[in-house]
Parts: sequence; C-alpha cells; structure tokens
Amino acid sequence: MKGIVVKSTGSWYIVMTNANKLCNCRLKGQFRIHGIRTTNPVAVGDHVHFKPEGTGDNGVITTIEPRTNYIVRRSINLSKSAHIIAANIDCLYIVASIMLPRTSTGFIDRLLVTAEAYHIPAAIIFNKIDIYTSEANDRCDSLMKLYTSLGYPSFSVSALAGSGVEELKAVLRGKVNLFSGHSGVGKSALINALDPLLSIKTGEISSYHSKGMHTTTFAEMHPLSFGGFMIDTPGIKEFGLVHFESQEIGERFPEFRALLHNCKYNNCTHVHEPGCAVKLALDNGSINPERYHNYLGLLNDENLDTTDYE
Ligand SMILES: Nc1nc2c(ncn2[C@@H]2O[C@H](COP(=O)(O)OP(=O)(O)O)[C@@H](O)[C@H]2O)c(=O)[nH]1
Ligand SMILES: [Mg+2]
Ligand SMILES: [Zn+2]
Repeated sequence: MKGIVVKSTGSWYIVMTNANKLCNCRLKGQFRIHGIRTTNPVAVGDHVHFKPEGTGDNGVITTIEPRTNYIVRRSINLSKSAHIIAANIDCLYIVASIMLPRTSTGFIDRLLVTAEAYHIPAAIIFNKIDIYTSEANDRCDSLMKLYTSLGYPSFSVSALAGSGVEELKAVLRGKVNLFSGHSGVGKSALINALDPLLSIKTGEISSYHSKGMHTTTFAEMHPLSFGGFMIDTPGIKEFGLVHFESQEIGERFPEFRALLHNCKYNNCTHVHEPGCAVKLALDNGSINPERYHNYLGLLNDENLDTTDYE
C-alpha cells in the first residue's frame, strides 16, 4: 500500500492512503536513509509504502520514496544529526501585509532565500487588502509585480472580506502547502476563510515558541476539505533562521543568479568588486534597489526583522 505521512509521534506514523484511509504505522527495526543523519527517519509529508497488518488499521512502513525537499531543525547539541520537520512541500506561502502589521521586504526576502535554499517553491500572499489606503494599494501592486517577475506568484486577499480567497483555493487545491509569516498578519483568519473545517492554530499564538525554545512537538498535515494539505508546525519559526554562507546568498536571488557568471571575479560578493554584473544591473535599473539592499542585509547577517513569526 502507498500513502503519505500526515502525522508522526516519533514512534508511530499516521499514513493516509489515496483513498483517504488512515493507517497507524510503525517502522520495522533499524531504518536508515542515505545522505543525512536524522533523529527521525520518516517525517510528515513523506511518501511511503507500507504493509497492512491485522485488520488493516495498522501497518509497517517498508520504503520511503525520495524527497523533493525537506525542512530540518538542527539538534541543539553538536552531533551533526538533524530533525526533519516536514518533507515534499509543494509551496511555501509567505503571508504578509502592507498595513497593521506592515511586513518588511527584508523579512519576505529572508524567507524567500530560505525557501530557495531548501528547494521549496515559494509564493506571497498580501492579506488585509480591505483596510489598505490607496498608498498601501500602490505599494501592494508594485511588490506583487516585483515578486511575480522574480518567479514568486503573488496574491492579494482579504481573509475578513473574503476577496481573493477562491483564487487562492484554486492554487492550494491538491497541494501540500505551508503558511509562514509574522504574528498578526492573519494566517489563522485566512486558513479559516479557506477552510472553515480546519481547526488549526487559530487565535492565540505561540509566545512559547517565539521564545526560541525547542519543543518536541511534531508537525502535522491537515487535509483541506477542497483537496490537498496544510502543514501545521510549531517549529517553523526556525524556517528563516538558516545560516547562509556569503557565497550562497547571491545564488538564492533568482535575478542575481542569471548574472553571476558575468561577474569578473568568480568569488564576487557584488558589494565593491570591479566588473560586477549585479552592480551593473543595479545601476541600469534591472535589479530592484530594495532587493539589493536586502541582499546586503543578509550578507552582513543583519537582523532583518525575523522576530516573532510562525
Ligand atoms: N481587516 C482585516 N483584519 C484581518 C484580516 N485577516 C485577519 N485580520 C485580523 O488580524 C488579526 C490577526 O489575525 P490572525 O489570524 O490571528 O493572525 P496570525 O497571527 O497570522 O494567525 C485578527 O484580529 C484578525 O481579525 C483581514 O483580511 N482584514
Ligand atoms: Mg495565528
Ligand atoms: Zn558581482
């Protein structure tokens, strides 16, 4: 039998089959995966094969299909093993707002760079359009144009008024989705607007997690009533906290990536080097100055507004 892991407790895994049947599975004996040392060999989002046992409500996982991507949390100790939070994510949606609270592009760009590093397709949702001033609307339009041109689909919605929600449903349908963003941007409200049957993380938010504490809580995948899944993970705050090597950051900006081989020096950091193709593109207006500013911030590892998000 084949299925997708929708919940894990560390020793048991709930696997959902294509026919939406749930099966309690465990792993048999020593189970190793090549490449990474992990504290959990199977994670939420994994596609697995299992052998049903007894009446068929239980089973044993026999194989795990290769992952297209995965998010990890490094262990606190220095052993190099990592905890896989979730695998095979179809899209990370950065939930943002132009107003109340205003999401900085520094924050958006850090999450985009992280998504690039994890090989997770990303998109941006601007919520609360019902309260935008005309100035805020203009800002929203220009950011949507910018990010769309970089290959990140962008949406404007109002969870409260319901506008744009159907369009969003259409892209979430049948996919494994992850929402991330600052507290107060309306993630819970939006999830409720999308699927009133989903009873995940509404209202209160984890001041507990935002203190940077490590919890043993595992991620969970909630089926959407219209098809697909929403990943719910308390560990996601660490999503944007990946440390990047200087060299790597430029490669995670799609508009830089296309130019990198034109820089005179192949270890160019695009800051002060002569013959830099990125600086040239910045000067002639084909690279957005705000994106470049945020690139410098990441390069200097500045705190780009990473506090208090989920
Ligand atoms: N005006 C307006 N308020 C919203 C919208 N979405 C959420 N809110 C409000 O913003 C606040 C935070 O929403 P919540 O869903 O808890 O945000 P979360 O912390 O990202 O989960 C709540 O008071 C919501 O009622 C929206 O589209 N328009
Ligand atoms: Mg919330
Ligand atoms: Zn350069």
